[in-house]
Amino acid sequence: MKDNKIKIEKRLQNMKKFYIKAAKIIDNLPDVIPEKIKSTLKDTILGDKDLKKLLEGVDSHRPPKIFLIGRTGVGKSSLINALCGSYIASVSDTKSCTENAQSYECKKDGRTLMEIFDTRGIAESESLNDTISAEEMLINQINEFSPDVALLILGCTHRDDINSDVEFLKKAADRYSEINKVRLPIVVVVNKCDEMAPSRLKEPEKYSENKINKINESVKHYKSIIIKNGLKIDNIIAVSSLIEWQTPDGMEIDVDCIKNLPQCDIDNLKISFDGRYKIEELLDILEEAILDFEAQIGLRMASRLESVVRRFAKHLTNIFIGISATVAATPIPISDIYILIIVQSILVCLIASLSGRDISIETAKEFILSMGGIAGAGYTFRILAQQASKLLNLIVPVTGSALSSSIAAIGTSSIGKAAIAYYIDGKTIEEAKKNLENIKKEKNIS
Ligand SMILES: Nc1nc2c(ncn2[C@@H]2O[C@H](COP(=O)(O)OP(=O)(O)OP(=O)(O)O)[C@@H](O)[C@H]2O)c(=O)[nH]1
Ligand SMILES: [Mg+2]
Repeated sequence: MKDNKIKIEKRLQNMKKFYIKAAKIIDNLPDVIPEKIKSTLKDTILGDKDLKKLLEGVDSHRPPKIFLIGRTGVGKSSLINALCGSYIASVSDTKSCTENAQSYECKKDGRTLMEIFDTRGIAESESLNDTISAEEMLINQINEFSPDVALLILGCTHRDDINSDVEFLKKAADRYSEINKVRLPIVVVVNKCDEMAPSRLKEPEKYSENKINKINESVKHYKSIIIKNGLKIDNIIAVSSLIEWQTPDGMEIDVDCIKNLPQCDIDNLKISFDGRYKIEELLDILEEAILDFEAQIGLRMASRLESVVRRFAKHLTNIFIGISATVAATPIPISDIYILIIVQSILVCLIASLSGRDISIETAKEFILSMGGIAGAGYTFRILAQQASKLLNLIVPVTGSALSSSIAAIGTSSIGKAAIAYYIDGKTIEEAKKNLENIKKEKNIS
């Protein structure tokens, strides 16, 4: 795991290094490309705000701060473990192990993955002195913690009375927006959905239709209470955080016995049964809800070690789709398909660098060509369409550039996907090409 993380961070750094070199690469393009175009390319690629932000995030991510509110035993600590895919928050079966409210850092291999403020909600909190109510005290503590997102955790089968927690969260959110001048993102998590009947079905892929319907009903029930109380939430989702653990030597261990293990065993617990349901979807929701970009990347780095590289590559593709659409819409004196190939080659180089490989712009161009490139019928069609649309542009400006840009965007999107398949997922050229053919068919491009 540790090695893996270092490797991934190295790959991200690799991508950054390539980006820094991009200006030089563009300068060194053959002389047939006029300087003016080179500088337009540089401005468009190096000046892209989203791309800059993404690359800055490689260095400046920070652990997301998560405020958890939910009754004892609803699975707050388990949810954190489920999100991170490792045992980092202590889970208790027998007695609750978190106090009134607690803030702690989730660490793995000496790194802080998340900062947590954990509370059992207002109904289970008591004031520690007479001058300040338990509610007021909690609200102050929450604001001091300054969370990136609040998670209200409910039990799928409990049907708890959640009115007091919802009311409390409303007050806490109001105070938060008064102080921070931004809304507190709130996500509601209906946990333990594996326990919904038939509860013997623990493997997410084996959930029956009947079980899923019941889970959805529970979500609907909670949602109606939240709406009735006027609490504004970002999203609500039903999940299961169920993970069973084993020691590094393969011994299955009950959650309430974990605390008796030596620390080195606790640090190296492995998943023996993975009953997690919709945790990936919850991560997507959290990523969307968290407003701070550095915390967003931090969440990705904490939780999606395996998929972080692919997500970066997808994000890069999306950014380059925008860039190629801009390039296609810019009137340029030489065949814009050539410029488009340079833009796409830079994207391919960046994606390859994410896989740990340094490839030249020439190799990237060859990759694009091997995908059916400019010699293929698809590209001939595109060149014609591009030139025709440029012509059209003279007569009906908006329609013309929109057509041209959308063709450029589809081309870049498919090249991005093919590069991810080949460089990151380790597919063969033939398989990557097949994917691309399918996309073309889907989009109706010959
Ligand atoms: N089946 C199932 N059990 C779960 C799930 N989430 C948590 N549990 C179990 O519920 C019990 C309590 O979980 P915790 O994560 O300690 O709950 P908590 O909300 O942190 O509790 P406190 O720290 O006491 O507030 C443990 O036995 C967990 O293994 C789940 O999604 N499915
Ligand atoms: Mg707990």
